[in-house]
Amino acid sequence: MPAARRPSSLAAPSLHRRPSWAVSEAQVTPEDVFLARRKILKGLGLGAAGLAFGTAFQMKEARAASAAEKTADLYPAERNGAYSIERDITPEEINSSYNNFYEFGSHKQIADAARSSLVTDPWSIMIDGMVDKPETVEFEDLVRGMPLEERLYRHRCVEAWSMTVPWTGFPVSALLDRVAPQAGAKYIRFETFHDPAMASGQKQSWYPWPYVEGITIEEARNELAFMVTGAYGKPIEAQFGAPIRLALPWKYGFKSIKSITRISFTDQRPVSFWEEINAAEYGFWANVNPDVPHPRWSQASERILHTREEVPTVIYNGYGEQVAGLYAGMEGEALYR
Ligand SMILES: Nc1nc2c(c(=O)[nH]1)N[C@H]1C(S)=C(S)[C@@H](COP(=O)(O)O)O[C@H]1N2
Ligand SMILES: [Mo]
Repeated sequence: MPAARRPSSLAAPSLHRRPSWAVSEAQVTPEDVFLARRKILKGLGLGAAGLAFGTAFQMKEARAASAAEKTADLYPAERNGAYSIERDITPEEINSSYNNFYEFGSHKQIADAARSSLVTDPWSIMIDGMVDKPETVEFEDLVRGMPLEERLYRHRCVEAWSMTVPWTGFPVSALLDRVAPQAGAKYIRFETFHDPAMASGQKQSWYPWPYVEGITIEEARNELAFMVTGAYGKPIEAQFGAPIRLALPWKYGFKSIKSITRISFTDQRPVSFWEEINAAEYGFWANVNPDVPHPRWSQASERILHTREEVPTVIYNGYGEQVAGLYAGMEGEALYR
């Protein structure tokens, strides 16, 4: 691998962005900058106090209407011990202030913008295409009809950082049971809202909005595929993709689409947001594999977000036992980007 090429963003070089060879970015990752800033705040005695200040500040800020908060009585949901992790959970205050959510900007500090702008009440989800029971359902009605549980999942971003999160939600398979996909349905296409007036990042018209992702029906039926409605024992906050997102822990993080408004069943393989931007770098399958480098950086190891430890990346992000069988006989496909 070329030495010291550290990914700073998954955006393609053709986009109107700071060049990826900028010295500061080649040597310092966005996580380094982010954590250093936190350290300075702590040094100034603004650690805990800084958080209190942050809270007070946010209270003055307009908080956008949230449908998720109306379901607060459902949390915390019981933890399903079958999904545990050997690493520490990423502290909530770190995780909730370091996010990828391009609808609110192509950098990591989008939490305040998301909290103040992302209106999720009302929020309806259209479920259409090749299903026996299509519906347009209010978020609250959907979540109250589903079996909620908490799971500890690893999350591996394609940019080579990782975190561990207590997500709350329900298996995608429970959604399939509800809407009854037809025999001809081969894929599920998920779509995020498109509202440039609400999400300023969507004014960047060179991106192919709305954000789209897709999986196969077999992947959707895998026990790990999870619809997320909560995190850290409470309704999901805006920056994590309120009110409902996916978690596919064996795939690179960009597959785990946020703030879903439409779920379509189809016999056509969906073209995802990142695939549309750069198909050579971001494919349909995007399964984690340390032996298949991204064209611009190695995937052999990852930086744990909150400790800065560099640890080896594991095939299927450590979930091979559950998912390897999905890909038997598919060696000819580009399964790992
Ligand atoms: N709609 C939408 N979903 C998205 C993204 C995005 O920009 N927009 N970013 C993806 C990427 S690259 C990652 S790593 C995760 C980040 O999730 P987190 O902010 O909860 O850590 O969300 C994914 N889902
Ligand atoms: Mo990511």
